[in-house]
Formats: sequence, C-alpha cells, structure tokens
Amino acid sequence: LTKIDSLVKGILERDDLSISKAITIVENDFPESNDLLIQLYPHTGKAAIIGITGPAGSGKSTLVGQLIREYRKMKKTVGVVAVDPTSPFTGGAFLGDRIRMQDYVTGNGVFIRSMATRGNLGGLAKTTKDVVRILDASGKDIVIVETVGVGQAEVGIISVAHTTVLLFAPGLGDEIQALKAGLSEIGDVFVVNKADRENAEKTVNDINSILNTGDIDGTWRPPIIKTIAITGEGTEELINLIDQHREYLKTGVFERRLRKSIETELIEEIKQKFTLHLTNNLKREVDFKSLVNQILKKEIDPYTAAELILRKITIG
Ligand SMILES: Nc1nc2c(ncn2[C@@H]2O[C@H](COP(=O)(O)OP(=O)(O)OP(=O)(O)O)[C@@H](O)[C@H]2O)c(=O)[nH]1
Ligand SMILES: [Mg+2]
Repeated sequence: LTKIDSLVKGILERDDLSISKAITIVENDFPESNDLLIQLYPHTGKAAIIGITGPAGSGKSTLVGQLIREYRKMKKTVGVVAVDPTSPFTGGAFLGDRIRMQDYVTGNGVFIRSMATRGNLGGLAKTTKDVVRILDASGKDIVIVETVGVGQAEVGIISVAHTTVLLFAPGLGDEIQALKAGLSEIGDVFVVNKADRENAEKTVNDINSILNTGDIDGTWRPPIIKTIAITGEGTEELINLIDQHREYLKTGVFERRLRKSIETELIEEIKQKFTLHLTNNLKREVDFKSLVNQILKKEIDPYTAAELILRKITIG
C-alpha cells in the first residue's frame, strides 16, 4: 500500500487521525493532494452539507455546537469546517460552557477543524470544497461549514453547501442592509440569533422586508426563525427547516444546482492546472528567455511579446 492508499483506507474506516492528515495535505496543496482527492471522490456525495454564515460574533459557533448536540442525539455523525474563524474554534465560546471540545473530537462521531486562509494556494473556496469531500468520504452524515461574513468571497465558499443558513443577531443590521435583494439568493434559511435580546423582532422584520422585495427562486421561500444559541432554544426547529429544505432540493433543484457547480468546478480545475502547466513550461522555453531579454532592452514591449508567444501555442 502506498502512503495515499493507506490514508484513504483510514478515512473510509472513519479514523480521525487519517482524516486530519488528509486535510493537512489538501490545505497545504501538497503534491499527493490530487491523488488523494481522486481516490476519495467515488466515496463522496452522501453527506448533507450545511453552510452557516453571518457577521462576526453573531453566534455561529455557538449555534454549531447546539446543532452538533442535537444531531448526536439523533445518532448522526458530524464534521465541521470553520473557515477562517475570527475567534479560535476551541474553548468555551464554541460549544457552550457545559460541553468541552474533547467530548466531540475523541471518536464520538464528531470531527471539527478550523481552516485558516494562509497556505491556500488553490483558493479558499476550492480548499473548503475538498476538505468537505474528505469529511463526506469519511462517512459523516452531516458536514457543517462555518464562514464569517456574507460578502462575495464567502458566497463562493458557501456555495459548497446544499443548505445555507444565514445567521444574524440584533444590532448587526447594517450587514442586512448591505445585502438587500441578494439576501434571498444566498440564504435558504434565516436565523435571528440572540433572540434573548429585546430588539430581535426588529431584525426579523428587517430581513422579512428585504425577502419580500427580492426574487425568490422556485417555490422555496426562505423561512426566518429566532434562536438563542447559548441555551439551545430554536435548534430543533432549525433542524426541521434544514430537513424541509433538503426535501425541497429533491424536487429537481438539487440536480440543477449540482450540474452548475460541477461545470464551475471543472472550469476552475482546468484553469488552475493549465496555468500551472503553462507557467512551468514557458519558463523553460528558450524563446521565453530571449523575449524577456528583449523586453529588458526595450527592443520589444510585453504586450507584443505575449501575443508572439500566444501565437506559437496551439491548444488541443
Ligand atoms: N445573549 C446571547 N449571546 C449569545 C448567543 N449566542 C451566542 N452568544 C454569544 O456571542 C458571542 C459570540 O458567539 P460565537 O458563537 O463565537 O459567534 P461567531 O459568530 O461564531 O463568531 P466568529 O466566529 O468570531 O465570527 C459569545 O460570547 C457567545 O456566548 C445568544 O443566543 N444570546
Ligand atoms: Mg465562530
């Protein structure tokens, strides 16, 4: 068995250490990453992938902790990827005071991993997708992706999710206004967390008024619920809504989205591999070196030089 073969075997046997090693390989874009992902791919596609996104400090991690607790009660295994968390994914803030991190990571059907932006040569969206695939292949029933913010970059990351939960909290209304009509395109379920605070209803109304003006794709109207993540209030209802959304996806929506996401992925993969291949080969070319010299001596400009090289390359 090669190193990758035994790693794949470990992942399929749900071994946490193998999962962890594989994520490191993918995260750092090590050379064996491609082989690993190729071997894992046939084993993916079973997990329900849930995105949790929202402004910093809105209570995403606390809510994720509650979701883990609820899913474990239902005997479901859970994988969590926290993308570039502003607060570390360890300690009390994450799982609430009553549950310690160890309760989950030590073979209790839960695997949690934070992922920083550094070292993500292939881009954060690609890396996230690949890490989710590792967790999916390892047999996790549920994979949760937590990302901060609801800007364009985050939308790319979150597009890996089947169901996206947009989380807000009272007092973080600016973020809602900034999104306006785009809101309903990102979120499948809306949550106003910190409902123990008095102005929660106003936040619900703010979201409601924006959803009413936006275009709603298909027959799914994103529901809005209130939660109190520190006590767990609303978690069961949230899980019900996520389940309902999953049922809705089965009406052909899932297939359409999947096709689109495969198209995007394929183009991105080709671009990345092509660029790498091109850059490596070009630098070795004598022509390239002499052109650089010519540009240096102002005998030619970089625009014309690029055209010259392009004309020489024939694709396909
Ligand atoms: N009052 C109240 N506080 C909450 C609630 N949920 C979370 N908090 C608190 O809000 C703070 C931020 O919670 P986190 O779960 O770390 O928030 P987050 O969205 O994951 O934060 P980042 O990962 O840093 O973006 C913590 O101090 C939580 O205890 C809630 O429902 N009510
Ligand atoms: Mg967090």
